[in-house]
Amino acid sequence: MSDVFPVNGMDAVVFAVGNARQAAHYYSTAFGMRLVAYRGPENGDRDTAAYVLTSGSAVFEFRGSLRPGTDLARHVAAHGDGVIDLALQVPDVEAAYAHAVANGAKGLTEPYTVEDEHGKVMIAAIATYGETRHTLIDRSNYGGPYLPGYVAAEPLVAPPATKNGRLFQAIDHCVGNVELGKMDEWVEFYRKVMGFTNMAEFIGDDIATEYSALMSKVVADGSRKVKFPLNEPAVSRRKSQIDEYLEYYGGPGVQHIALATNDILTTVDHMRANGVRFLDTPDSYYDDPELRERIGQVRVPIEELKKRRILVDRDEDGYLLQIFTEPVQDRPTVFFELIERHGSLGFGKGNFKALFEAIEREQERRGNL
Ligand code: TYF
Ligand code: FE
Repeated sequence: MSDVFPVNGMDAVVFAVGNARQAAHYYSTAFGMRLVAYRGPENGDRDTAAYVLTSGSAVFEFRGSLRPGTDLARHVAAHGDGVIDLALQVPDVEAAYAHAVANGAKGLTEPYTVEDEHGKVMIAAIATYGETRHTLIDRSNYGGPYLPGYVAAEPLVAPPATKNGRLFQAIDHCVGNVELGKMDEWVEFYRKVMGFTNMAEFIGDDIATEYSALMSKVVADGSRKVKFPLNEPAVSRRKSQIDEYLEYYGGPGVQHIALATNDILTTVDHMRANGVRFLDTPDSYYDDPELRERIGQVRVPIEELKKRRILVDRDEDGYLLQIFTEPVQDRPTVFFELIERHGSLGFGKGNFKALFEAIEREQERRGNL
């Protein structure tokens, strides 16, 4: 069957932040990213400072408002630092936009072309949950540092001392939090609008009532290059971590971005040494003989994982190593996941219990449980 909405992969993840200059510094030092492009008043943008950083194929753009009264300033005042755009690379922007809008998406920007001496880019945008958008972009005819209007920028710091000079190489998945009872509507949105299909892994009623206080389903494009888990709060005895997010973010939005690494041990060591805080996992997780049975042989001794609080899960296709940061801004909203996959296509189902208990301990410390 032909793909009704072909996708080539993630483009940039765009963040609205209170101080883009400092965000560029944090993601350079702590996340080992490389500053590659900039746009600001020096290049004729009187409203916005924008910093573009990369790590392998992952691209983050941080936008800050230069003055009060802009929509960006309003967004940051309402939501705190957060993700405004999960941009997707598509081979045909006009066809993708037409398909999306014909199938119920709200169009935000009709397809248009921008060009400069480096070539041309076609762009359109549709709305998704909350105030989040999906820009649809074709940059296959463009050779500049990012987009027309941006200039090349020099890295702020030396690259991390790893084999490839980076800590992660791609975006693995991007997770959205939506309101109670809306998860299936958003799954349906991605099916109708983008032809995305459900992946096997989900957190259903059974897991929700036992310990997670959330429900989750994963949608992905036909080629599984783009994976979007969607969470909604579940009713339980304790306050759901998703309700905490929705309250502090002021509505639905991006909850976490998972970053793919080939060497999660080195990545975690670098990030910890540079001040990134990760969720803790109790010793009992590693000392449980059932874990060793479930996991079997992995590429490093469990002791090395235990030292760093890295989680491990195995399924029929292989195994994965993963760890979660604490929220990276003042509000308990957006966080990151590091994931090292060895065959497994899952999301760490076997870790849900340990993970959600760790999140609840943090919620409790914040007085939100
Ligand atoms: O993306 C996932 O599905 C995993 C598990 O609040 C997960 O990372 C799900 C919900 C959540 C935190 C992690
Ligand atoms: Fe995840």
